[in-house]
Amino acid sequence: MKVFDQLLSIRKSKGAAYLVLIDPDKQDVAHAIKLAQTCEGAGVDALLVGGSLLLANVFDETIKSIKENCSLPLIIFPGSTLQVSKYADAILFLSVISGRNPESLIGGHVIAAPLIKSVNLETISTGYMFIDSGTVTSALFMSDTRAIPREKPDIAAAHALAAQYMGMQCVYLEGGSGAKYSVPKQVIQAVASYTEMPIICGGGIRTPDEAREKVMAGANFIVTGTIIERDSNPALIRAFADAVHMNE
Ligand code: 1GP
Repeated sequence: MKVFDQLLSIRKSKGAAYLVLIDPDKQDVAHAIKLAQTCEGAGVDALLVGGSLLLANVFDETIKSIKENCSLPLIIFPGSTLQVSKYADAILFLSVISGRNPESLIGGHVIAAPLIKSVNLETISTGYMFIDSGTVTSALFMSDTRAIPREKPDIAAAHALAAQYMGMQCVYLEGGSGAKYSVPKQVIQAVASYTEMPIICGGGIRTPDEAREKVMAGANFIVTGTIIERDSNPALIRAFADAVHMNE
């Protein structure tokens, strides 16, 4: 089964899916493997791997090592066209639709598409939307775009509907890694009620209660990165998974 279909099936059975982001820059390979294994044992549904920058040349090695030691689906969450690996299961084919930068709307995709085809990676076409999170995060800065105002749910909903009409598979409502404020529930509710798009939501989610609030508002896939980097206690990861899995 394709990875995206697996995620949709988890959404159906558990109510929503919990994804943990592993940034190869934030720990060495041995720690990345350990974190992935802890996630697998604590109810996480899939891993995202990627980052806004690559400070060391360990992207491929990190993904290969995780795949050799952990059976969770591994999806690349690329910060640039350099982040393609044959060892992953799928890649979020992100178009930064909240911005108007042609490079992040189509330019990078033309560079990456032949590489992705050559390694036979599943692509998950994703309308990637920055929602203002009270700070300029690395991802927002690197994309050279701007965020949708957090008090304008109607603008977010219109962007998501455009992504749906363009045939994208999902939208990612992104506060940015380490966001001061996570995506407001009003924005999630507006997108969920106005479109039929599966919704990924991440950025600045720090507690299981906050994760549950996003699911209640209509998010289908919850992503956390920073909080688990800081504290990879299995009990905390399990608490996030339980909060996200509303049907269990
Ligand atoms: C960033 O949504 C992810 O793209 C995760 O954000 O690191 O703030 O959890 P955090």
